[in-house]
Amino acid sequence: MTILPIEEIKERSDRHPKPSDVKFQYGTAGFRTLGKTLDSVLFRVGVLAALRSKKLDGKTIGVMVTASHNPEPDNGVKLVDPRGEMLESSWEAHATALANAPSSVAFVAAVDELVKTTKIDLSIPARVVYARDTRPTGPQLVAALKDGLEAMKAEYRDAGITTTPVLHYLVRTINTKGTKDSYGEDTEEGYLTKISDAFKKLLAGKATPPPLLIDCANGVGALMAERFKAYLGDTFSINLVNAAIDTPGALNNSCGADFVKVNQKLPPSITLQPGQRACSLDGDADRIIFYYADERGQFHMLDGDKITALVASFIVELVKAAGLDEHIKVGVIQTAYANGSSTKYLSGRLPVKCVPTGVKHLHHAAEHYDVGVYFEANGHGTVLFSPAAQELISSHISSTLAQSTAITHLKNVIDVINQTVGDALSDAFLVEAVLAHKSYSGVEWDSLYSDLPNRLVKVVVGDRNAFETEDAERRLVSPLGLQAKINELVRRYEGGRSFVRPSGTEDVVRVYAEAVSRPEADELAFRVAGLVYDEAGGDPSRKPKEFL
Ligand code: NG1
Ligand code: ZN
Repeated sequence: MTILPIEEIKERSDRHPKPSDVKFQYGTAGFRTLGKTLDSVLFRVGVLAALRSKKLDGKTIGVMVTASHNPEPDNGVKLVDPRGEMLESSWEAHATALANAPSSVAFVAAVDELVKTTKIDLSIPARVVYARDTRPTGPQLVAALKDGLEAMKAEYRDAGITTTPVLHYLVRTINTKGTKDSYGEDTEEGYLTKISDAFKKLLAGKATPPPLLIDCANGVGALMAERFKAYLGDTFSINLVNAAIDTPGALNNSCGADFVKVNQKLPPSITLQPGQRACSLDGDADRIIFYYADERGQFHMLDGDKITALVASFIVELVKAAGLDEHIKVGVIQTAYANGSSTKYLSGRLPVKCVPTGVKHLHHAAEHYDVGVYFEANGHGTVLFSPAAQELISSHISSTLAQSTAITHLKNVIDVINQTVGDALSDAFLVEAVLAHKSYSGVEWDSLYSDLPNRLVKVVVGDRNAFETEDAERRLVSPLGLQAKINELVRRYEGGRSFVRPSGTEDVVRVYAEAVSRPEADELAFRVAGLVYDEAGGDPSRKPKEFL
C-alpha cells in the first residue's frame, strides 16, 4: 500500500458510526468509558495502530482492550509501543482527534492529515498484536478493531483473552526476537516459563512459603493464575478466589485490588485466618494489593508503597553484596498519592522522585536510574534495570561465593520481574521471593514503617479541566485562590497533607488527605472536598452531607 485506501476505510468506517453525543479522550489509561459506546473508537484505533506501526518502521504495536478496575459495563482500549511501554504522548492527541471525527468522511480526512503531518511512509507494512480481558463487550469491540486493521491491510496477531501485562510482554518479545535485546519467547508459555523458572530459582533452598490466597477480581487474572499453577509445581501453592469470569456482573464487584485499596478493608468474600497473607489483583491483572490478618484477626493492608519499601531495600542489599554498589544506583519513583510515611522512610535511604499520576510518568522517570523501582500506592508498578546495569550484572566476575550468590539472585530478580509494565502476578512472585529471603511474615514487612491514615474522595464537578496543578500535582494553580484555602485548612491538622487534582480516567476531581489519626484524615479530606464542591459551583442543596 503506497496510498491510503480511502474508499475501503470510508466504507468500513460507515459500519462503525461515531455516536454524536459522546466526546472521547485518550487519557492516562487510553480510551475508557461505557463499552457499548466504543465501537467506532475501536475501529479507528485499528487504523491508528496500523499507522503507528508504519511510522515505526513496521515494528509491532500492541492494542489492549480492557477497562482494568472499572465496573463491568465499561470497557477501553490502549496502544502499546514497541518496547512494551505506553503510547508516546504526542500520539495521544492524534488518537483523540481520530476518535472524535464526526463522520466517516471527516475521519478519512483526519487520517490523511495525520499521514501527512507525521510523514508516514504508507509502503511500510503494519504489524499489530491485540488482546482483550473478560468483559462481555470485548468480542464485539475486538471485531471492530479487526475491521480497522483490515481496512489498513495490517498483519495482525490475536493474543486472545489475556492480561494487560502479558500483552505488553508479547509486544516487547516480538519486537526484540533474535536481537541482543531479546526479552524471551514471544508466547504466553514463554512468559509463564520465564517468570516461574526465575521464581523457583529464587526460592531454592528457602523455606517453602505458606500458600497464597489470590483474589482475582473475577477477571482475566484468574485465567493466568490458573495457568501458572502447572508451572509452579510443588514450589509454591496459590489458591484462587473470585475467579468467576463467566458470572455476569461479578467483575471487580466488591473484590479486587481497587476495592481493597479504596475501602481499606477485605472483600466480603474473603475470610483470613490469623497470620494469613493474601493479595487482590485488579480486573486486567496489572495491579496488586497485599494484606494479612494479625494474630487477633485484624486486617492490615500492604499497598504499592509497602511493596516499594520491601523490594527496593532487597535490591539495594543484593547490589551491595555483589560488590556493585559503586556502579549501580537504585532509585524510587512515587506520585503524590504515596503515603507520607513511605516517602519519609524511603527518602532516608534512597533517592526518591515524585512525578505526576500515570504510569507513563513513573516509567519514564524510572528509566533515569540504573535500577528504578516504581509502584503507585494503588499497587501498579514494576522495577526497571537499565541496559548498562543488566550488562554489569551478567558480565560480573565474582571474587567470593557471597558475591556470586548475590549476582545469581539479581539475575533471577531481573527475570521474575515484568519490566514492560506493572504485572500483578509477576509482582506477587517477586514479593513472595523477597519475603522468603528475608524470612519475613506480613507483620515484619508491615513494620518497615507505619502508614499515616489517609482518605481519597471523589468530587463530581461541572468541568474538571478548570482544575490545574503544578509541582507533580501537589499544588493547584487554578481555580485561583483555592490552594491558599486548602493550605489554611491543612495547617490545622497534625501531620496534615492534602492535594486536589482532576482525574485522568473519570469525570471527577480527586481529593487526597492524610493526617496522624483516622478521624482527622477523614475530616480533612471531606472539608477539602467541600471547598472543591463550593468552588466548582455545586448546588448547595445537593452538597454531600459528609462535605459539610
Ligand atoms: P486517575 O483517575 O487519573 O486518578 C487512576 C489512578 C492512577 C492510575 C490510573 C490509570 C489513583 C488515585 N489514580 O488515575 O494511579 O492507575 O487510574 O489506571 O489511584
Ligand atoms: Zn489494571
